[in-house]
Amino acid sequence: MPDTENKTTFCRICEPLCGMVATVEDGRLTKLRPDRDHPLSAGFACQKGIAFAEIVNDPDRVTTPLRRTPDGFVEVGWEEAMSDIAARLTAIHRRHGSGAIGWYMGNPAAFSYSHLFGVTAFIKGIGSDAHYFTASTQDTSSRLLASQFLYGSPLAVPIPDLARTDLLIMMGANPLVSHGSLLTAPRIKDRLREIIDRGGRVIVVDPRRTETAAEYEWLGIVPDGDSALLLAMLNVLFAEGLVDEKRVAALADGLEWLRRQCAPFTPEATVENHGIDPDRVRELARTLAATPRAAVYGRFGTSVGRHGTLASYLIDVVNLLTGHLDQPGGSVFSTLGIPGQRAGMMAMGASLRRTYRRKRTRIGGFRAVIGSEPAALMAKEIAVPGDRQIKALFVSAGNPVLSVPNGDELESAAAGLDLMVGLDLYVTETTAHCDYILPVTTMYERDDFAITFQQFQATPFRQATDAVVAPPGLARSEWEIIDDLMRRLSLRTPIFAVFGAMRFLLRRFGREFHPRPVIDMIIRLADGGNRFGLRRSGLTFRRLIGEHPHGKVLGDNIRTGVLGEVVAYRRPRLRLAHQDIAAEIARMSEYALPQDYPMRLIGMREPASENSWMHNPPLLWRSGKRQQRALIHVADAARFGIEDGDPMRITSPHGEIVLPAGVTEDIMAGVVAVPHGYGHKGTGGWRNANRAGGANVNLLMSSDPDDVEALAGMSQLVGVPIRVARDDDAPRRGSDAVEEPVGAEV
Ligand SMILES: Nc1nc2c(c(=O)[nH]1)N[C@H]1C(S)=C(S)[C@@H](COP(=O)(O)OP(=O)(O)OC[C@H]3O[C@@H](n4cnc5c(=O)[nH]c(N)nc54)[C@H](O)[C@@H]3O)O[C@H]1N2
Ligand SMILES: Nc1nc2c(c(=O)[nH]1)N[C@H]1C(S)=C(S)[C@@H](COP(=O)(O)OP(=O)(O)OC[C@H]3O[C@@H](n4cnc5c(=O)[nH]c(N)nc54)[C@H](O)[C@@H]3O)O[C@H]1N2
Ligand code: SF4
Ligand SMILES: [Mo]
Repeated sequence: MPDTENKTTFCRICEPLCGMVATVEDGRLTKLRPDRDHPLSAGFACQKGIAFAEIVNDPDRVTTPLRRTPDGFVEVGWEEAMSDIAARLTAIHRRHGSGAIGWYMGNPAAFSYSHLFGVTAFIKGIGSDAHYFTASTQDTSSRLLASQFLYGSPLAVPIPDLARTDLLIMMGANPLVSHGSLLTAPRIKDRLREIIDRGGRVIVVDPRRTETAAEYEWLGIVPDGDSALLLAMLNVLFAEGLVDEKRVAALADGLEWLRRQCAPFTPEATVENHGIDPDRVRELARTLAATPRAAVYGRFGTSVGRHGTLASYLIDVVNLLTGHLDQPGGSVFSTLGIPGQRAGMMAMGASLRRTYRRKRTRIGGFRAVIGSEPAALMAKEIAVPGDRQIKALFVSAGNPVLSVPNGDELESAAAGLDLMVGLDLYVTETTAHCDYILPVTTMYERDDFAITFQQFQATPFRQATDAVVAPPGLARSEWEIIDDLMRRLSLRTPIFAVFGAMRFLLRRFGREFHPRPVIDMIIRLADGGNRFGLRRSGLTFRRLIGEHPHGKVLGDNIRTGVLGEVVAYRRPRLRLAHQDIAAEIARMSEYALPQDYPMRLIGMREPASENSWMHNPPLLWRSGKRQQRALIHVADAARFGIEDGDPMRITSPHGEIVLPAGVTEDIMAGVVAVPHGYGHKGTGGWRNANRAGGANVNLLMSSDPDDVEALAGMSQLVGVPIRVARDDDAPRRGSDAVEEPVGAEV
């Protein structure tokens, strides 16, 4: 009989962090099922969460350090790998300084506190010229910068108060597939349904009639038209006297400036930009102003257009002017509730604002939001000679060859690096170029507390977990790897010296140098915490795991009236007037699609896929819903003589791909939607993913500094100008048979 145990934990693939029960047989994770006793996800988990057991046990997973040789990768020991990496990195640092060193940290890192701490420690320690890239310039930097402008800190990001709202206007989000973003709300489909059940409305503003739009009210918009729509709504609010000016004046500076900015943008003047009937725009503004509990929420689609910072800023401004910011049922701040949190917000806000003001990227002169440079320019930072040219690049939990514009450029740049190191579960299209691939733990092989997502909790909630199984083979956590590397480097930077002293002191007390005590401190100080003994039964990291394995709900609702704690400017008032915003409004007004590219490209996510990295588990493969297609409106398809399943050529000013067409009425005319993350071409070691076919849509995206969003350095991933044609050279592939996947023997 095997020794079988069921261990309660939670999923960390995407943001709801659904409760999970892991079956562990003889130390091996054999099954994952949803945790029925989790107070919020209550027995829900999606197919990706369940299939993760196949990632843990994937025969294609890297579990030993790999070194690249002319004949391919060979397995090596940690000692050999780390001593060589440390020696080469030290030499590069001595010769060229910290400006020759870069790190790209991808999306899954956001789900691991120790990974985040490790990379932050390394990048701060190695020297102030180092290059730091994250997935956030493909995703959130614009949203964070809007917060920095308005509240003085990129860390103050409001979320819609799902539990109490009666009108939710959702722009550029598809939570029925994505499960929510910058919004941690398990069973989000039920939460949205409850809005309808209590007589409310959910309006989905999206160029595609998405899975979410189909459930609620769809308002089709021209891609990248959000800023124009929001300016027009503000114009109506001002024109019709719907702004509670006294209230706004009590909270914010710059109302008159804002009024002037909006003046030219009437619904009629903007209709070409957003494509929405002027009467509907007026009605939308009036309804929003007249509904006491209402919120506008924007996410991925509003963040990655040409003007993502402007759109995100305008969303909050509309919430403010209609009286819905920081109000029950409105757009609210889910804070940790740490005593003196305003002082902390002020200190961090001031430091991040300073970085934004002072730091300029070598290529393009961009400013860095949360210290992170535009990933779209990473290839040029490697390839273009000069001071601060990147010679050594680390990539952890990211696959930028597929996720960032112009992956081909990045691949050829990578060939010129003196040292490239990947920390990943797989040989991917990106790590395939590395000199070393270092095997890491999956989420079920490490302890965790999802620190990143605490402030996005729609219901105040805490959960922590221990590792469920031991890492396979030689896999190690990112923290262990980075800590080992920092110890081995023969560099005496001031911060590494401090770490050395801390390590020494802690060892004398029999303790390890590890970020866990920092997280424990946050849990203790935050709402529900034990406040270091002041609240006897309060939470600690250990207690969360031991006494609340399914997590702990801290209250039904998010506290409102917290602007005074959240705003990080010295005077606790919002700032509406920004020259940068005015400049973006001007840029938006001047923009026209390039000639010959009259259509616009957007993205779409699929339920059985996660960015570029869940194409290997056989369980997801078998669900059979995952053939990458390019959706196009029936009228456009007819115009170009394209039938469903026909090969369609999509051309942008920067590249060309061919995909089977999916002809549909559920998209705006003039728009094409393509899922990203495909285009595995056999350089990676994930055998099923390699057979998933498809094309890398990011070959159509631009890595030209002129196309990078000016304020936050965002890659433009939606609203991208394209043209399409039937591809007569390609074989018809609408009816491709799905091959049997390589098994994971779970
Ligand atoms: N199944 C699955 N779930 C995921 C992921 C995944 O890959 N697969 N990825 C995860 C990650 S990393 C993230 S960041 C989240 C993102 O989750 P969400 O923020 O919900 O984003 P998307 O699902 O990409 O939905 C964005 C929507 O914006 C629309 N859109 C495109 N252009 C525009 C525009 O100009 N204006 C407006 N108003 N809408 C536009 C698109 O049609 C799309 O429906 O999802 C996470 N969850
Ligand atoms: N065109 C287009 N491009 C997009 C998007 C889009 O919608 N359209 N979405 C963008 C968004 S929102 C995002 S967040 C980015 C994501 O882009 P990236 O973060 O660059 O890449 P992912 O595809 O998420 O790949 C994650 C990698 O991490 C590895 N991994 C998984 N778990 C772990 C772990 O615990 N530790 C380590 N070390 N590695 C791990 C996986 O094997 C995989 O190789 O893509 C962006 N790119
Ligand atoms: S929705 Fe799916 S992938 Fe996301 S946390 Fe829940 S189970 Fe995991
Ligand atoms: Mo993302």
